[in-house]
Amino acid sequence: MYGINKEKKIIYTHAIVRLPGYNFSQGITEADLGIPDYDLITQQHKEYTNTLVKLGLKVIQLEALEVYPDAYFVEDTAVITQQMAVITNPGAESRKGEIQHIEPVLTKYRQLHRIKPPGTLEGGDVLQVGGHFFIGLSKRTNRQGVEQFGRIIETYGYTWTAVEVVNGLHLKSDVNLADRDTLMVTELYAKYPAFNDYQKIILAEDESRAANSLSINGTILMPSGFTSAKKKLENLSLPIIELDISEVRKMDGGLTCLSLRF
Ligand code: CIR
Repeated sequence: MYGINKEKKIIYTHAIVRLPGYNFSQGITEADLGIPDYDLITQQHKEYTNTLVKLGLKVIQLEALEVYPDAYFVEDTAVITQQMAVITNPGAESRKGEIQHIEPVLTKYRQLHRIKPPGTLEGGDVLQVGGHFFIGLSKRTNRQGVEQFGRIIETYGYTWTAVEVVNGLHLKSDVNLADRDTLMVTELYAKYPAFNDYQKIILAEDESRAANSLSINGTILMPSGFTSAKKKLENLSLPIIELDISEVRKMDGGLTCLSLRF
């Protein structure tokens, strides 16, 4: 563990999204929420993209990639900071090829670094809070991946902490930033020592999926249908936008996975 640097505040101006392909339902999932519908996910994805535009972001929309049915979960393919971007090496075999399709896009905006095998890392495991990164050690992100990523960001003055992901798919399935110093966490992480320095909104077990909410320049995008989580978030007095992402959740995804923000 390294010292915590909370100084840098993140303001997003851009987002990258990718349209879901016709075969998106062939992606990896352990969710048992029924058969996902293509027309509905297309509509939900459009609503998500429109929301980012309304929040003032320049949205770069990439075409669907039928060869990679999970490719619209663009967040997993890279981590972008103010100065550079890290192209990941997804831990899921079927997703490794996605990075070749994000690299040419990001090279226009940032100097690139890469996670190299045997290191694996997926963007869903990387949570930036100011100048500090929490990096999940999960089914998809291994210790070599965490350490490679840590070495890269240290050279830019960032600090980092590795966090064991014990239950969900990624770290950001359970922990996200709600406000500058406030994290939304599931009960699993309520007492986790790495998060002691932060205010926390702790979500009840039956609403734990609301932990994958997305904070964009002072507005919180949250999945719809989580009444008590919404009440807790309202205490922050920030604008909240609820989005229906039922079809995304059927594929084990959430709000953060659908975009890369920078
Ligand atoms: C997968 O299992 O890789 C996709 N079906 C879901 C990825 C969700 N990504 C994320 O939470 N960052």
